[in-house]
Amino acid sequence: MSLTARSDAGPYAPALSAEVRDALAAHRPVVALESTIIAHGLPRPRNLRVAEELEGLVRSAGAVPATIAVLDGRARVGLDKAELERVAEDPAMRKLGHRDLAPALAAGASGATTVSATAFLAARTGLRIFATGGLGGVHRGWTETQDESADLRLLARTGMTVVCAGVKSILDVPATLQRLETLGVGVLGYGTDRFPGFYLSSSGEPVDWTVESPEEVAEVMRAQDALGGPDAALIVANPVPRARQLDPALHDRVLAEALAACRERGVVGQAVTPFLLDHLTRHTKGASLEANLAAVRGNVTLAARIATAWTAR
Ligand code: PSU
Ligand code: MN
Repeated sequence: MSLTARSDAGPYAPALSAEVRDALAAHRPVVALESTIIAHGLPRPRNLRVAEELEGLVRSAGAVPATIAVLDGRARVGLDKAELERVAEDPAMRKLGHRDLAPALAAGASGATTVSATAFLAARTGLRIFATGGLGGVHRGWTETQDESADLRLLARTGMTVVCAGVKSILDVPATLQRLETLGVGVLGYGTDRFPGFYLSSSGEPVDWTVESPEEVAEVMRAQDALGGPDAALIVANPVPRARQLDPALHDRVLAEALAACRERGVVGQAVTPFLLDHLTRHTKGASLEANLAAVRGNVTLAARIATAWTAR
């Protein structure tokens, strides 16, 4: 299946910015960035500054950023300044998972894309490397709510390398790791044999494979391609530096409160993750936000270095 053939196939095809199109054509490094973290994962007005900062970090590391969102019914890969501002500032921006893309395009709607929608659109337009904060996964209390992020199933059949600080620690991390194994999604610890814990440098869970450099990640990607078989994501789990992690005791206490508040207020579905992230930010006096941002910055920079190693073939 050609991943690039659809990019100019009618009004529902993703629109690439000129910069991203040129970079892809010239085999220069490109890094996909999601927009849900901007629109729904970070407080305004800081979110716009962060969005711009993340794009700047990709550029400083020698790659082209491709922030992905849906605007007025058009999927966009690579946003200009005004488009990025809309994503960050427009309170009507919806949260779009992969399954929401078709209805959003048909309705002419606008929304930020989650990991699942971003990875899908990125792969469709020929991108291979994607950076975010923490993946969605299996929520605590799954046996009652069946709340498992669509991120996991989509990544299980999409050939993207995803750089993240593990999965969000608001989740059931061991259950999520188990699901990733069942779904056949590869996990590499970057400079660590422990799975990162999003706000925390370590979740305490082991990972089976450790890599130490962008070149090693690119080599695993080459081996993936040489083996062939069905597409599946490769997760590069990059811990937040220990000096920048959230204090683990504070994390555990405030997270327990956040989960209780979520249950009490009956928050469900797509609202759960933004609710918990916001609760943590407010009740740690912003410390969780700083840890989240430190993680994302590291991931974006590493993704650009991996993209550089990948295109240097
Ligand atoms: N990483 C962050 N902040 C976020 C997210 C990731 O640091 O807000 C977003 C991603 O878009 C991810 C989504 O796909 O949270 C998961 O939402 P849900 O659990 O509803 O699938
Ligand atoms: Mn969910």
